[in-house]
Amino acid sequence: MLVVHSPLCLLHDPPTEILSGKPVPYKESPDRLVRVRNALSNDPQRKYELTAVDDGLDILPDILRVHSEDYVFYLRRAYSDWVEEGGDKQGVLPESFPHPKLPPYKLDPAKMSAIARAGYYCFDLSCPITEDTFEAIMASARVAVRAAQLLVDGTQSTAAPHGIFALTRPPGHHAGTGVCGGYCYLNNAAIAVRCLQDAVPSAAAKPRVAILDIDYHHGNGSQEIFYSDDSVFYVSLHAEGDYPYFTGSSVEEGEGSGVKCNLNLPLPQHTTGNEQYLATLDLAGKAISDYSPDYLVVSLGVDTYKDDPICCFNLTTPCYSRIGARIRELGLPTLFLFEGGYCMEVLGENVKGVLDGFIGS
Ligand code: Q9C
Ligand code: ZN
Repeated sequence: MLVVHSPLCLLHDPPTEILSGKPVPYKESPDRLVRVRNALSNDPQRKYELTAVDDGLDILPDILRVHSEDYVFYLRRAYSDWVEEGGDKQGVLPESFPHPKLPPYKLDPAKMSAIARAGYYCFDLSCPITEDTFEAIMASARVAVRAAQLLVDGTQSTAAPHGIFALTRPPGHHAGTGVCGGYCYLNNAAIAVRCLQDAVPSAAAKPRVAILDIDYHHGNGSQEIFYSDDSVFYVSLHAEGDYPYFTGSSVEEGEGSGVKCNLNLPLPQHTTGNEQYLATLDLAGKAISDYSPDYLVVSLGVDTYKDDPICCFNLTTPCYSRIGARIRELGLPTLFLFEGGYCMEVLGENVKGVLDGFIGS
């Protein structure tokens, strides 16, 4: 299996975040990527072929299929504007957000101070923007774009279902059209979806894509981006009532022509283990088959693991290859993108478990 990665993804390295009111070391660390890369490259059967992405790829047009221009411009300028305004050199951190209960002024982010703008384009405190953040998030999106292109190429040359892993980091599924949050800045999965849909001759019908989001957290950003789009089916298994707290209910089923193209399958915190998870994954698989997509994009988080430091499902390591095998049974060309997972000791093993299960060995 091809694995696409970029060393530039390691550059984003904020020192701290606030968890339950306490400053702690930033959980979404560069070491996560290193752990997964090592687990794959040390595979005794050498099943994984690691390829570094070409830095020359201009992916701005691909990003603008998903994110608003003003948001991407903000991400690019945020750090320098912030430092110029006297903000801490460690990075941009918002302190106030345009809450829905504040008066509905017409807001113009272009006229705001850097610190106000930071709140306008962010929904929580887990996305500091350091000096190197923009370079890393662009590299992560580039990994997603390159992997999508390689999947399309591979699908055209062989008949068998095909899989590619994009080692994206920072992750993406919490990032919306114009907002960052939950360690996510650019929605790598959404950008990849648009690449898959674009890579066909203009005469052909637009490919239909299903996103299977198996990160522990609800992918509010992916849901928002495709909420009224019937060419993309989004299905998520996630913890009910946990972060990001305000999205992910089963009543959120899409709107307009996208009605019934959004499926949330919330699971209970604390009690969800392997068997309940796999039974729910089967429901997701059935819904994906009913939609009959041309491609499958998997938002692959392994923060469902029993000892994950910020999550509370009870999945064990052997469950991950069973998840991968279930995904293979869907028989679709599949693009896996890395999302969450914070238990460093088993992070590589668990991600590799899913991919091993998909390959079938
Ligand atoms: N008490 C991803 O897994 N902080 N993002 C949660 C929980 C933010 C998770 C605090 C978690 C973001 C991609
Ligand atoms: Zn997560």
